[in-house]
Amino acid sequence: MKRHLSSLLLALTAALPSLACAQTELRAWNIHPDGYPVSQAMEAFAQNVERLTGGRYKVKVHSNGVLGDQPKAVQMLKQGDIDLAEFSLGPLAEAAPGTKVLTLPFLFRDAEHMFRQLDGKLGEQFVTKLKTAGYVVLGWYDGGARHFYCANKQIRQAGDFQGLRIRVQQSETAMEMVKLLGATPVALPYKEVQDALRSGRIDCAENNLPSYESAGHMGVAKHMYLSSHTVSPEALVISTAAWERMSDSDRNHFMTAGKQSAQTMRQLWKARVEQARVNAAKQGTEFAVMRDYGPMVAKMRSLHDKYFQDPVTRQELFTILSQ
Ligand code: BDP
Repeated sequence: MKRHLSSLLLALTAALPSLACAQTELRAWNIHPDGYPVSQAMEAFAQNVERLTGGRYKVKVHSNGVLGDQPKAVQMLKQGDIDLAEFSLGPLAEAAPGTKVLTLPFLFRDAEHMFRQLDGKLGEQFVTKLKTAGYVVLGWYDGGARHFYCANKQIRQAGDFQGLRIRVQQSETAMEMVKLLGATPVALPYKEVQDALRSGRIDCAENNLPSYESAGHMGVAKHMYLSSHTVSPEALVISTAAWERMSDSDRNHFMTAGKQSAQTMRQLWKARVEQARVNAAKQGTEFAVMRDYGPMVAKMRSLHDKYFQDPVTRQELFTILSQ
């Protein structure tokens, strides 16, 4: 009996370390390089998750888009091939069409306007739509103000877009916007844009200043039109499947870490935009300021009308525009 007990004890002690270390590792997708505000915020998120869950969860961030480009990652998350990701609403909205309204050009004036909505009641509606589509929002990140830039042409006014080939994200609203400007949209993966600008496959692209700098577009497209045509959010999301496997208290921990990481990101972002602007000017980027929004907004008429005709998006637009 004694021998029996002691061997049972031995077996239990042997099992203890592995029980204590039982850890679920989650794969997180990120397109940006190390040091970029999104990457830093995701790392902070991963650390907080590990701390708050007492090490039961570990988030491994795969940066630089090594797991695939963004439209593919949006699908991978839904299929359970990755668990978490930070997506731009452009490609993400393709999987949750009820959120496309957030990607319309000339909608949000700036980040403050955008987050006032997203952190409030309206934001909850979009969180619900994304959840139904398979994406649980843990935090709204800043997608910045996007501008057009070209390799060999300085755009100065709405009429200058005619005939240009412009890279856009895989996003219906972005493609439509470029068509309405009289140009040809070319939806290419982010990582291919620099080469496409260099080889002349496209004339222009559009993005925010930190991406323009960090993705190397700055070296090949030195004429920027400061259009701020799109100010749209990005989101840190976890798959609904992974979410449903978690206990309520772990969900709370993930939410807390997600919200904190969004605040971190938004802070880091402001400084990074300024730094990118200074660097671009030093490296010879020429900036043309958009003096009058009117002509470009007027060209967006049919796109905006489409969203005003639908009663649901009309209500959302009224809420956004009236604040
Ligand atoms: C960057 C976004 C990134 C997008 C990229 C793009 O942060 O998520 O993949 O633009 O244009 O600003 O594809």
